[in-house]
Amino acid sequence: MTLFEELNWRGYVNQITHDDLPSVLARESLTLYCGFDPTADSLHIGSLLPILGLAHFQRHGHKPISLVGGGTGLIGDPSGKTRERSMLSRGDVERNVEGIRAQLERFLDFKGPNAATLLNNADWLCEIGLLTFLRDIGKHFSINMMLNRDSVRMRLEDRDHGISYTEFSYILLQSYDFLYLNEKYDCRLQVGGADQWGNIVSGMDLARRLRNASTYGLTFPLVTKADGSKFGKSESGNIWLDAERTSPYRFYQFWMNQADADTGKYLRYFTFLSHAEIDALDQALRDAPEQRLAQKRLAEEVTLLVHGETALASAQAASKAMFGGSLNNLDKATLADIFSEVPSAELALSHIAGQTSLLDALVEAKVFAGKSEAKRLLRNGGLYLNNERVDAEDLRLSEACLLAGRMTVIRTGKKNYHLLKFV
Ligand code: 545
Repeated sequence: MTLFEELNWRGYVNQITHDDLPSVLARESLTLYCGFDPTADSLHIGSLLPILGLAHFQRHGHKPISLVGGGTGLIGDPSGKTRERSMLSRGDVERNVEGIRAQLERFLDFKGPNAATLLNNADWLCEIGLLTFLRDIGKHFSINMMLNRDSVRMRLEDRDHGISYTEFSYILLQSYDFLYLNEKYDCRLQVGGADQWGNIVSGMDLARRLRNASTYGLTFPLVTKADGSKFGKSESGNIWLDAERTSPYRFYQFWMNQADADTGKYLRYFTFLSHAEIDALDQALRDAPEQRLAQKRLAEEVTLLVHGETALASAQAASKAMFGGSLNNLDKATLADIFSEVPSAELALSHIAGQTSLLDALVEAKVFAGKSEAKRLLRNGGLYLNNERVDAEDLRLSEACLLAGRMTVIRTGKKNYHLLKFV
Protein backbone atom coordinates (compact mmCIF):
# COMPACT_ATOMS: atom_id res chain seq x y z
CA MET A 1 0.00 0.00 0.00
CA THR A 2 1.34 3.44 -0.88
CA LEU A 3 1.74 6.19 1.69
CA PHE A 4 -1.16 8.07 0.22
CA GLU A 5 -3.45 5.06 0.28
CA GLU A 6 -2.46 4.53 3.88
CA LEU A 7 -3.14 8.18 4.79
CA ASN A 8 -6.49 8.06 3.03
CA TRP A 9 -7.48 4.82 4.72
CA ARG A 10 -6.69 6.38 8.09
CA GLY A 11 -8.65 9.53 7.30
CA TYR A 12 -5.54 11.75 7.48
CA VAL A 13 -6.14 13.77 4.33
CA ASN A 14 -8.24 16.89 4.48
CA GLN A 15 -6.91 18.80 1.44
CA ILE A 16 -3.97 18.64 -0.91
CA THR A 17 -2.69 21.45 -3.09
CA HIS A 18 -1.91 19.32 -6.17
CA ASP A 19 -3.53 16.21 -7.55
CA ASP A 20 -0.15 14.76 -8.44
CA LEU A 21 1.08 14.78 -4.83
CA PRO A 22 0.16 11.07 -4.31
CA SER A 23 2.27 9.99 -7.29
CA VAL A 24 5.18 12.26 -6.33
CA LEU A 25 5.13 10.73 -2.85
CA ALA A 26 5.17 7.24 -4.34
CA ARG A 27 8.08 8.05 -6.68
CA GLU A 28 10.57 10.05 -4.62
CA SER A 29 11.65 10.71 -1.08
CA LEU A 30 10.55 14.22 -0.05
CA THR A 31 11.57 16.42 2.84
CA LEU A 32 8.47 17.76 4.56
CA TYR A 33 7.78 19.84 7.65
CA CYS A 34 5.17 20.69 10.24
CA GLY A 35 5.42 23.55 12.73
CA PHE A 36 4.45 23.69 16.40
CA ASP A 37 4.34 27.02 18.21
CA PRO A 38 5.47 26.94 21.84
CA THR A 39 2.24 28.32 23.31
CA ALA A 40 2.67 26.07 26.38
CA ASP A 41 5.47 23.94 27.81
CA SER A 42 3.73 20.79 26.60
CA LEU A 43 1.88 19.62 23.54
CA HIS A 44 -1.65 18.34 23.99
CA ILE A 45 -3.39 15.60 22.07
CA GLY A 46 -4.50 18.12 19.43
CA SER A 47 -0.90 17.92 18.18
CA LEU A 48 -0.86 14.15 18.06
CA LEU A 49 -2.43 13.81 14.63
CA PRO A 50 0.18 15.98 12.82
CA ILE A 51 3.00 14.31 14.81
CA LEU A 52 1.84 10.82 13.87
CA GLY A 53 1.26 12.13 10.35
CA LEU A 54 4.97 13.00 10.13
CA ALA A 55 5.78 9.52 11.46
CA HIS A 56 3.70 7.90 8.69
CA PHE A 57 5.64 9.89 6.08
CA GLN A 58 8.89 8.79 7.67
CA ARG A 59 7.85 5.13 7.70
CA HIS A 60 7.34 5.44 3.96
CA GLY A 61 10.81 6.82 3.31
CA HIS A 62 10.27 10.58 3.52
CA LYS A 63 12.31 12.94 5.68
CA PRO A 64 10.33 14.86 8.28
CA ILE A 65 11.31 18.13 9.91
CA SER A 66 9.64 19.01 13.20
CA LEU A 67 9.81 22.74 13.54
CA VAL A 68 9.44 24.39 16.92
CA GLY A 69 8.29 27.96 16.53
CA GLY A 70 10.64 29.72 18.92
CA GLY A 71 10.35 32.78 16.64
CA THR A 72 6.71 32.57 15.52
CA GLY A 73 5.72 31.77 19.13
CA LEU A 74 6.78 35.31 20.03
CA ILE A 75 4.14 36.63 17.61
CA GLY A 76 1.09 34.31 17.72
CA ASP A 77 -0.85 32.75 14.84
CA PRO A 78 -4.32 34.32 14.42
CA SER A 79 -5.52 31.31 12.30
CA GLY A 80 -8.77 30.02 13.69
CA LYS A 81 -8.57 32.28 16.74
CA THR A 82 -11.40 34.69 17.47
CA ARG A 83 -9.34 36.87 19.80
CA GLU A 84 -5.90 38.34 20.06
CA ARG A 85 -3.62 36.07 22.06
CA SER A 86 -1.90 37.31 25.18
CA MET A 87 1.72 37.71 24.30
CA LEU A 88 4.19 35.36 26.00
CA SER A 89 7.42 36.70 27.48
CA ARG A 90 10.66 35.69 25.78
CA GLY A 91 11.55 33.65 28.86
CA ASP A 92 8.27 31.71 28.69
CA VAL A 93 8.72 31.02 25.00
CA GLU A 94 12.25 29.71 25.61
CA ARG A 95 11.06 27.42 28.39
CA ASN A 96 8.17 26.18 26.27
CA VAL A 97 10.51 25.48 23.35
CA GLU A 98 12.54 23.14 25.56
CA GLY A 99 9.45 21.28 26.79
CA ILE A 100 8.03 20.79 23.32
CA ARG A 101 11.35 19.90 21.74
CA ALA A 102 11.77 17.02 24.21
CA GLN A 103 8.30 15.71 23.39
CA LEU A 104 8.66 15.93 19.62
CA GLU A 105 11.91 13.97 19.80
CA ARG A 106 10.07 10.89 21.00
CA PHE A 107 7.93 10.27 17.95
CA LEU A 108 10.35 10.33 15.05
CA ASP A 109 13.53 8.49 14.18
CA PHE A 110 16.53 10.83 14.20
CA LYS A 111 18.94 8.26 12.79
CA GLY A 112 19.20 6.35 9.55
CA PRO A 113 18.92 7.26 5.89
CA ASN A 114 15.75 9.32 6.19
CA ALA A 115 16.50 10.73 9.62
CA ALA A 116 14.17 13.34 11.03
CA THR A 117 15.40 16.83 11.90
CA LEU A 118 14.29 19.14 14.67
CA LEU A 119 14.63 22.85 14.01
CA ASN A 120 13.74 26.08 15.78
CA ASN A 121 12.68 29.01 13.58
CA ALA A 122 14.08 31.46 16.15
CA ASP A 123 17.45 30.52 14.62
CA TRP A 124 16.65 32.44 11.43
CA LEU A 125 13.66 34.65 12.31
CA CYS A 126 15.56 36.33 15.13
CA GLU A 127 18.46 37.05 12.81
CA ILE A 128 16.80 38.69 9.83
CA GLY A 129 16.67 42.49 10.02
CA LEU A 130 13.40 44.40 9.84
CA LEU A 131 14.23 46.42 6.72
CA THR A 132 15.55 43.40 4.85
CA PHE A 133 12.41 41.49 5.78
CA LEU A 134 10.04 44.26 4.69
CA ARG A 135 11.88 44.76 1.43
CA ASP A 136 12.58 41.15 0.46
CA ILE A 137 9.55 39.36 1.88
CA GLY A 138 6.91 41.97 2.64
CA LYS A 139 6.93 43.26 -0.92
CA HIS A 140 5.42 39.98 -2.13
CA PHE A 141 2.39 40.13 0.13
CA SER A 142 -0.68 42.00 -0.96
CA ILE A 143 -2.61 43.65 1.85
CA ASN A 144 -5.72 43.28 -0.29
CA MET A 145 -5.30 39.50 -0.27
CA MET A 146 -4.39 39.35 3.41
CA LEU A 147 -7.52 41.29 4.37
CA ASN A 148 -9.57 38.67 2.57
CA ARG A 149 -8.40 35.76 4.74
CA ASP A 150 -11.15 34.33 6.93
CA SER A 151 -9.16 34.59 10.14
CA VAL A 152 -8.42 38.26 9.47
CA ARG A 153 -11.89 39.20 8.17
CA MET A 154 -13.63 37.73 11.20
CA ARG A 155 -11.49 39.86 13.45
CA LEU A 156 -12.01 42.98 11.35
CA GLU A 157 -15.74 42.60 11.68
CA ASP A 158 -15.44 42.19 15.44
CA ARG A 159 -14.89 45.77 16.62
CA ASP A 160 -14.41 44.73 20.23
CA HIS A 161 -11.44 42.51 19.61
CA GLY A 162 -9.84 43.40 16.31
CA ILE A 163 -6.39 42.21 15.33
CA SER A 164 -2.99 43.73 16.03
CA TYR A 165 -0.39 44.47 13.39
CA THR A 166 1.72 41.84 15.16
CA GLU A 167 -0.65 38.93 14.56
CA PHE A 168 -1.65 40.28 11.16
CA SER A 169 2.00 39.82 10.11
CA TYR A 170 2.22 36.21 11.28
CA ILE A 171 1.56 34.71 7.86
CA LEU A 172 4.68 36.40 6.48
CA LEU A 173 6.82 34.64 9.05
CA GLN A 174 5.42 31.18 8.39
CA SER A 175 5.72 31.79 4.65
CA TYR A 176 9.32 32.84 5.08
CA ASP A 177 9.97 29.60 7.01
CA PHE A 178 8.78 27.50 4.09
CA LEU A 179 10.97 29.53 1.73
CA TYR A 180 13.95 29.14 4.07
CA LEU A 181 13.45 25.40 4.57
CA ASN A 182 13.01 24.93 0.84
CA GLU A 183 16.31 26.67 0.20
CA LYS A 184 18.35 25.15 3.05
CA TYR A 185 16.83 21.67 3.34
CA ASP A 186 15.16 21.17 -0.03
CA CYS A 187 11.88 20.93 1.86
CA ARG A 188 9.05 20.58 -0.65
CA LEU A 189 5.98 19.82 1.40
CA GLN A 190 4.38 21.48 4.39
CA VAL A 191 1.71 19.67 6.39
CA GLY A 192 -0.52 20.90 9.19
CA GLY A 193 -4.05 20.91 10.50
CA ALA A 194 -6.92 22.27 8.41
CA ASP A 195 -6.48 25.67 10.14
CA GLN A 196 -3.02 25.97 8.52
CA TRP A 197 -4.17 25.85 4.88
CA GLY A 198 -3.87 29.60 4.28
CA ASN A 199 -0.41 29.80 5.86
CA ILE A 200 0.80 26.81 3.86
CA VAL A 201 -0.46 28.07 0.49
CA SER A 202 1.01 31.48 1.16
CA GLY A 203 4.45 29.96 1.80
CA MET A 204 4.19 28.00 -1.43
CA ASP A 205 3.45 31.21 -3.36
CA LEU A 206 6.48 32.89 -1.83
CA ALA A 207 8.78 29.97 -2.67
CA ARG A 208 7.48 30.01 -6.25
CA ARG A 209 8.03 33.77 -6.64
CA LEU A 210 11.47 33.97 -5.08
CA ARG A 211 12.99 30.63 -5.97
CA ASN A 212 10.74 29.38 -8.73
CA ALA A 213 10.34 26.33 -6.51
CA SER A 214 7.40 23.99 -6.85
CA THR A 215 6.24 22.90 -3.44
CA TYR A 216 3.24 21.07 -2.02
CA GLY A 217 0.82 21.36 0.86
CA LEU A 218 -1.34 18.85 2.68
CA THR A 219 -3.70 19.40 5.56
CA PHE A 220 -5.01 16.96 8.13
CA PRO A 221 -8.62 17.06 9.29
CA LEU A 222 -9.72 18.66 12.51
CA VAL A 223 -10.41 15.88 15.00
CA THR A 224 -14.12 15.86 15.79
CA LYS A 225 -16.42 13.89 18.06
CA ALA A 226 -19.69 12.28 17.02
CA ASP A 227 -21.63 14.13 19.74
CA GLY A 228 -20.33 17.52 18.57
CA SER A 229 -18.37 18.35 21.73
CA LYS A 230 -14.75 19.42 21.53
CA PHE A 231 -12.15 16.68 21.16
CA GLY A 232 -9.23 16.54 23.57
CA LYS A 233 -10.80 17.87 26.71
CA SER A 234 -12.04 16.16 29.84
CA GLU A 235 -13.97 17.83 32.66
CA SER A 236 -10.63 18.76 34.14
CA GLY A 237 -9.40 20.47 30.95
CA ASN A 238 -6.93 19.71 28.15
CA ILE A 239 -5.37 16.29 27.78
CA TRP A 240 -1.63 16.99 27.68
CA LEU A 241 1.22 14.80 26.51
CA ASP A 242 3.24 15.76 29.58
CA ALA A 243 2.79 13.18 32.36
CA GLU A 244 3.09 15.92 34.97
CA ARG A 245 0.08 17.71 33.54
CA THR A 246 -2.06 14.69 32.64
CA SER A 247 -1.04 11.52 34.46
CA PRO A 248 -0.66 8.37 32.34
CA TYR A 249 -3.60 6.93 34.30
CA ARG A 250 -5.86 9.84 33.31
CA PHE A 251 -4.50 9.75 29.79
CA TYR A 252 -5.34 6.03 29.59
CA GLN A 253 -8.80 6.63 31.02
CA PHE A 254 -9.45 9.43 28.51
CA TRP A 255 -9.04 6.97 25.64
CA MET A 256 -10.86 4.21 27.51
CA ASN A 257 -13.89 6.52 27.79
CA GLN A 258 -14.29 7.31 24.09
CA ALA A 259 -17.73 6.78 22.59
CA ASP A 260 -18.29 3.73 20.38
CA ALA A 261 -19.08 6.06 17.49
CA ASP A 262 -15.60 7.67 17.65
CA THR A 263 -13.38 4.73 18.54
CA GLY A 264 -12.86 3.25 15.06
CA LYS A 265 -11.87 6.65 13.72
CA TYR A 266 -9.43 7.26 16.59
CA LEU A 267 -7.84 3.81 16.17
CA ARG A 268 -7.02 4.88 12.61
CA TYR A 269 -5.79 8.33 13.62
CA PHE A 270 -3.85 7.60 16.77
CA THR A 271 -2.41 4.09 16.48
CA PHE A 272 -0.21 2.26 14.00
CA LEU A 273 -2.28 -0.91 14.31
CA SER A 274 -2.72 -2.86 11.09
CA HIS A 275 -5.81 -2.52 8.94
CA ALA A 276 -6.75 -6.11 9.76
CA GLU A 277 -6.59 -5.50 13.49
CA ILE A 278 -8.55 -2.26 13.26
CA ASP A 279 -11.22 -3.93 11.10
CA ALA A 280 -11.51 -6.69 13.70
CA LEU A 281 -11.88 -4.11 16.47
CA ASP A 282 -14.60 -2.34 14.45
CA GLN A 283 -16.39 -5.67 14.30
CA ALA A 284 -16.03 -6.09 18.07
CA LEU A 285 -17.53 -2.61 18.52
CA ARG A 286 -20.59 -3.74 16.59
CA ASP A 287 -20.91 -7.24 18.08
CA ALA A 288 -20.06 -6.68 21.73
CA PRO A 289 -19.84 -2.98 22.46
CA GLU A 290 -20.28 -3.59 26.21
CA GLN A 291 -16.87 -5.29 26.33
CA ARG A 292 -15.15 -2.09 25.17
CA LEU A 293 -12.37 -4.10 23.53
CA ALA A 294 -11.70 -1.41 20.95
CA GLN A 295 -11.48 1.36 23.53
CA LYS A 296 -9.13 -0.78 25.61
CA ARG A 297 -6.84 -1.39 22.67
CA LEU A 298 -6.95 2.30 21.75
CA ALA A 299 -6.04 3.31 25.30
CA GLU A 300 -3.21 0.77 25.40
CA GLU A 301 -1.69 1.80 22.11
CA VAL A 302 -1.82 5.56 22.56
CA THR A 303 -0.58 5.39 26.16
CA LEU A 304 2.29 3.15 25.04
CA LEU A 305 3.15 5.53 22.22
CA VAL A 306 3.11 8.67 24.36
CA HIS A 307 4.24 7.43 27.80
CA GLY A 308 6.04 4.12 27.21
CA GLU A 309 5.77 0.63 28.63
CA THR A 310 6.27 1.25 32.35
CA ALA A 311 3.74 4.07 32.51
CA LEU A 312 1.24 1.97 30.56
CA ALA A 313 1.63 -0.90 33.02
CA SER A 314 0.99 1.35 36.00
CA ALA A 315 -1.95 3.05 34.26
CA GLN A 316 -3.45 -0.40 33.67
CA ALA A 317 -2.83 -1.44 37.27
CA ALA A 318 -4.44 1.79 38.45
CA SER A 319 -7.46 1.18 36.24
CA LYS A 320 -7.84 -2.36 37.57
CA ALA A 321 -7.62 -1.03 41.12
CA MET A 322 -10.48 1.30 40.42
CA PHE A 323 -12.56 -1.75 39.50
CA GLY A 324 -11.74 -3.72 42.63
CA GLY A 325 -8.23 -4.99 41.82
CA SER A 326 -5.24 -5.02 44.12
CA LEU A 327 -4.03 -1.75 45.59
CA ASN A 328 -0.91 -3.06 47.28
CA ASN A 329 1.66 -2.27 44.66
CA LEU A 330 0.56 1.24 43.77
CA ASP A 331 2.75 4.12 44.81
CA LYS A 332 1.61 7.19 46.70
CA ALA A 333 1.27 9.45 43.67
CA THR A 334 -0.76 6.89 41.72
CA LEU A 335 -3.10 6.25 44.66
CA ALA A 336 -3.61 9.97 45.19
CA ASP A 337 -4.29 10.35 41.47
CA ILE A 338 -6.79 7.49 41.13
CA PHE A 339 -8.70 8.46 44.21
CA SER A 340 -8.40 12.23 43.87
CA GLU A 341 -12.08 12.57 43.09
CA VAL A 342 -13.48 10.33 45.83
CA PRO A 343 -14.56 11.74 49.20
CA SER A 344 -11.70 11.69 51.67
CA ALA A 345 -11.29 12.25 55.37
CA GLU A 346 -8.28 12.84 57.58
CA LEU A 347 -7.89 10.88 60.78
CA ALA A 348 -5.24 11.12 63.47
CA LEU A 349 -2.26 8.84 62.89
CA SER A 350 -2.66 7.60 66.47
CA HIS A 351 -5.69 5.60 65.29
CA ILE A 352 -3.51 3.00 63.65
CA ALA A 353 -1.83 1.93 66.87
CA GLY A 354 -4.15 -1.08 67.18
CA GLN A 355 -6.61 0.53 69.57
CA THR A 356 -9.29 1.96 67.27
CA SER A 357 -11.93 -0.27 65.68
CA LEU A 358 -12.36 0.16 61.96
CA LEU A 359 -16.09 0.70 62.27
CA ASP A 360 -15.64 3.51 64.80
CA ALA A 361 -13.10 5.16 62.52
CA LEU A 362 -15.53 4.93 59.60
CA VAL A 363 -18.20 6.65 61.64
CA GLU A 364 -15.72 9.34 62.68
CA ALA A 365 -14.75 9.80 59.02
CA LYS A 366 -18.46 10.13 58.19
CA VAL A 367 -18.40 7.18 55.78
CA PHE A 368 -21.39 5.95 57.80
CA ALA A 369 -23.88 7.91 59.83
CA GLY A 370 -23.72 5.33 62.63
CA LYS A 371 -22.15 2.05 63.64
CA SER A 372 -25.25 -0.06 63.03
CA GLU A 373 -25.36 1.03 59.41
CA ALA A 374 -21.70 0.00 59.09
CA LYS A 375 -22.37 -3.40 60.68
CA ARG A 376 -25.28 -4.10 58.42
CA LEU A 377 -23.19 -3.51 55.30
CA LEU A 378 -20.31 -5.59 56.67
CA ARG A 379 -22.66 -8.53 57.39
CA ASN A 380 -23.96 -8.31 53.84
CA GLY A 381 -20.41 -8.60 52.59
CA GLY A 382 -20.33 -5.09 51.16
CA LEU A 383 -17.49 -3.49 53.12
CA TYR A 384 -13.97 -3.53 51.67
CA LEU A 385 -10.70 -2.29 53.07
CA ASN A 386 -8.09 -1.76 50.34
CA ASN A 387 -10.35 -3.79 48.05
CA GLU A 388 -10.38 -6.82 50.35
CA ARG A 389 -13.61 -7.81 52.03
CA VAL A 390 -13.85 -7.08 55.76
CA ASP A 391 -15.42 -9.99 57.69
CA ALA A 392 -14.48 -9.26 61.31
CA GLU A 393 -16.72 -6.73 63.03
CA ASP A 394 -14.04 -6.06 65.64
CA LEU A 395 -11.21 -5.41 63.17
CA ARG A 396 -8.80 -2.82 64.58
CA LEU A 397 -6.80 -0.34 62.54
CA SER A 398 -3.09 -1.11 62.33
CA GLU A 399 -0.06 -0.53 60.12
CA ALA A 400 -1.27 -3.46 58.01
CA CYS A 401 -4.24 -1.36 56.85
CA LEU A 402 -2.04 1.35 55.37
CA LEU A 403 -1.10 1.74 51.73
CA ALA A 404 1.67 3.98 50.42
CA GLY A 405 1.37 7.52 51.74
CA ARG A 406 -0.51 6.41 54.88
CA MET A 407 -3.79 6.00 53.07
CA THR A 408 -6.55 3.45 53.41
CA VAL A 409 -9.12 2.88 50.70
CA ILE A 410 -12.62 1.99 51.87
CA ARG A 411 -15.15 0.64 49.43
CA THR A 412 -18.81 0.26 50.22
CA GLY A 413 -20.71 -1.88 47.76
CA LYS A 414 -19.49 -2.30 44.19
CA LYS A 415 -17.85 1.03 43.56
CA ASN A 416 -18.34 3.65 46.24
CA TYR A 417 -14.89 4.67 47.35
CA HIS A 418 -13.70 6.68 50.33
CA LEU A 419 -10.17 7.59 51.14
CA LEU A 420 -8.89 7.75 54.71
CA LYS A 421 -5.70 9.69 55.22
CA PHE A 422 -3.82 9.28 58.49
CA VAL A 423 -2.01 12.43 59.50
C1 545 B 1 4.90 27.93 12.83
C2 545 B 1 5.87 28.14 11.87
C3 545 B 1 5.82 27.41 10.68
C4 545 B 1 4.83 26.49 10.45
C5 545 B 1 3.86 26.27 11.42
C6 545 B 1 3.88 27.00 12.60
C7 545 B 1 2.82 26.79 13.65
C8 545 B 1 1.42 27.10 13.13
C9 545 B 1 0.40 26.83 14.26
N1 545 B 1 0.14 25.55 14.50
C10 545 B 1 -0.63 25.12 15.64
C11 545 B 1 0.20 25.27 16.88
O1 545 B 1 -0.48 25.07 18.03
C12 545 B 1 0.22 25.11 19.24
C13 545 B 1 0.85 23.78 19.52
C14 545 B 1 0.79 23.41 20.96
C15 545 B 1 2.01 23.69 21.76
O2 545 B 1 -0.09 27.73 14.91
N2 545 B 1 1.26 28.47 12.71
O3 545 B 1 1.37 25.53 16.83
C16 545 B 1 -1.08 23.65 15.42
N3 545 B 1 0.02 22.83 14.92
C17 545 B 1 -0.37 21.46 14.58
C18 545 B 1 -1.47 21.46 13.54
C19 545 B 1 -2.67 22.25 14.04
C20 545 B 1 -2.22 23.67 14.43
O4 545 B 1 1.07 22.81 15.80
O5 545 B 1 -1.01 22.04 12.34
O6 545 B 1 -3.62 22.34 12.98
C21 545 B 1 -3.33 21.53 15.19
O7 545 B 1 -3.77 20.27 14.78
O8 545 B 1 -3.31 24.39 14.99
O9 545 B 1 6.77 27.63 9.73
